[in-house]
Amino acid sequence: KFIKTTVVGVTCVPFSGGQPKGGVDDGPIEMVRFGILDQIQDMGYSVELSEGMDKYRSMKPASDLPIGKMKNPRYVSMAARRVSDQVKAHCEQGRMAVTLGGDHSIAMGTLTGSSMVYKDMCVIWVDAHADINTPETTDSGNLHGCPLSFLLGLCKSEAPFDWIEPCLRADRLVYIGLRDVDPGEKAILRKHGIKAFSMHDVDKHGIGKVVEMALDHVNKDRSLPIHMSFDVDALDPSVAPATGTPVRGGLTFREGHYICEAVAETGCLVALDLVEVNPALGDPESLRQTVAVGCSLVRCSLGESLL
Ligand code: B3U
Ligand code: MN
Ligand code: MN
Repeated sequence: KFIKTTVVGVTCVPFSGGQPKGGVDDGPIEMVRFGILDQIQDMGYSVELSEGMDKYRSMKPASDLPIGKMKNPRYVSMAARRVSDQVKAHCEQGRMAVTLGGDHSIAMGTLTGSSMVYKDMCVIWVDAHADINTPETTDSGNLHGCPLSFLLGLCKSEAPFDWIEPCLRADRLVYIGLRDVDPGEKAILRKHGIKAFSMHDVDKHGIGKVVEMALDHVNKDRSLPIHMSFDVDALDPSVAPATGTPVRGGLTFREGHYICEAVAETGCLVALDLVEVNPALGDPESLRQTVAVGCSLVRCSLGESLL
């Protein structure tokens, strides 16, 4: 409906500054090594790769003292700003924008980029966590737990994040998979009436009904562009063990894939993030399994399993 070419614009973001564990910056290269780019091409798309992925590592400032509780604020801001430019460029060309992370702070960039082209887009955030802490409510100071508060305009526009224009309406955001939400985040969700389908809801209604309700909430007529931001930790740790903050009781392999298939089926998907794959965590088999499932979720979102 919105995508104007058969080109997938892939942006690899080897970035780990939004949280303390090294290794998540190797997520994209491991997915590329596993063959994600060839796999996308084998589906009949051509791939346009954003240039200069190594630049993300070299952007790290020599000194980046915390601002308030926020850790690595300058580095996170600079990386997200570059992601935003790269994603925006893909969207402007009518390509499906696929971003491989990296930790979830890069969504500050992916969503500002896509929303500049698709002003009325809605967002499906698949995650164990709500990632909606403000610089005030965050306990950890890790910015991968905060991107949505910037995008929704819940925190004041201050350097180094003053380039972020609030670009997302609270009623155009829906979550699936939540099971580890901080008290301050719960208060934000309640205050702004943000719709969330937790694992409790998945158990209660089944994934089919949950995805239908989620889509009905943000995209009643299936007429708006969709940006899906998929944190691999939404999946159960038995399915995706190699991630920085695993939480028990997550989505099964099929539930995760069902979400991607159902979103692909709408024909509304314009941008996808696949984040928080950390190849440094766990044994080689955990790594292979997590990278494989990440690639598989990307393919399903691009319509692989639609007949
Ligand atoms: N809500 C916590 C924990 C967390 C958020 N995102 C992840 N972990 N991956 C925080 O640090 O803000
Ligand atoms: Mn996340
Ligand atoms: Mn998460």
